[in-house]
Amino acid sequence: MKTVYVFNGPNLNLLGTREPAVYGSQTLGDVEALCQQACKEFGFTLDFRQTNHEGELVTWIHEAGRAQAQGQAAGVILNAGAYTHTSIALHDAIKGAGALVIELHISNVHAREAFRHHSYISPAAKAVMAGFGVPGYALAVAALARM
Ligand code: CA2
Repeated sequence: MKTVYVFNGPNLNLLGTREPAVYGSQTLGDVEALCQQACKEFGFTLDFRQTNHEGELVTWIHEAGRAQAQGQAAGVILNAGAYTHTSIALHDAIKGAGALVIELHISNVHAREAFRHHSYISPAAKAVMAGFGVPGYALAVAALARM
């Protein structure tokens, strides 16, 4: 059984507690349950994580890249939060690890502030998804199943 890694970056632990108009009212626990259900449907094992630390995301991407090289990973669904817009380190980690990454955003970042329009992740990612809300996570698992 291949593993789907879902990595969530800074402040996503606050999901469901504030800004429901932007991010909905579901918690990160609800997101994990949704991913678990989708992974079960497609025969994947789920590895779901959240961190507020950039370096930890870098280390996790390396780990997922190694698992992928060994044929044990389907890919990474990465919501890097605000690091999306700032982190050359994450860009380099994805390229260096050779990980198949789907960049995911709950909100449509292109319909928001200009500083959210640029992503350092996108040029290194296999695909980009934004604006599907929390259900986007399940859509991303389904996409990995078809890749
Ligand atoms: O739309 C997304 O998923 C984002 O990656 C979320 C990030 C934001 O910086 C990106 O531009 C777009 C922010 C995550 C913070 O989530 C919160 C949720 C509830 C309350 C406060 C923050």
